[in-house]
Amino acid sequence: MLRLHGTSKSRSARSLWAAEELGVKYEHVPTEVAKAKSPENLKLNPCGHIPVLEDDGTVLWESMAINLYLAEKYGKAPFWPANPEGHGQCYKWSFFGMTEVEPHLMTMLMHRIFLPADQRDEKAVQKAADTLKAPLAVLENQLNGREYLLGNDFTIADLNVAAVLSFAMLAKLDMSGAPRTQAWLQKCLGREANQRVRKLP
Ligand SMILES: N[C@@H](CCC(=O)N[C@@H](CS)C(=O)NCC(=O)O)C(=O)O
Repeated sequence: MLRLHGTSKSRSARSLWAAEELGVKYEHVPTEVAKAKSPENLKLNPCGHIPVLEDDGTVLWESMAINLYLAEKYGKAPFWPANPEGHGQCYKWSFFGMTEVEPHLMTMLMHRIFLPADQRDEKAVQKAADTLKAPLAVLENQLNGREYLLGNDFTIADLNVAAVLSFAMLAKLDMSGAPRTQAWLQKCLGREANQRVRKLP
């Protein structure tokens, strides 16, 4: 039996979303962010973070690794493509989301929401927003003439990148220069599986 640890109000939402898309049975343990460094969670993830996945004795952490594992083990084409070339595309977009997009959105979130007001730095926000213009242009170009990142179908690549970009609303990133990406993002986030996750603790 799969067990997913982490509240939906965190990066765990993306792994819950993957499990919901795949339609696999899983137990949700809604570990809160504040409990991520509890002795119980540290036993599962020495980094002291959520999400964590347990699957019959296999313990995995890192949300993107969890999602790619779930897609490979429980998914089928087109969600998890049928060949290594398609898998490579999924890895590529997932790592792009994780490395080219997420750190800058996190900077924006820190300085707009999470840090105490006297530690916030609007210059850091502007620098991050500027840096995000390049990866947004990459997405905009990729979505020119395509419904989804790999073509006509929603795949784990869309889920992983959209899950990262979902922080953009909270961070109040101006995406008006990337209308195709905006429309694709709303289409991905509006999926029923993701809406179910939004209702979880
Ligand atoms: N790269 C990790 C980051 C995980 C992460 O930082 N999770 C946050 C919640 S969104 C957390 O557990 N924070 C608790 C803490 O750092 O004490 C992943 O994608 O899984």
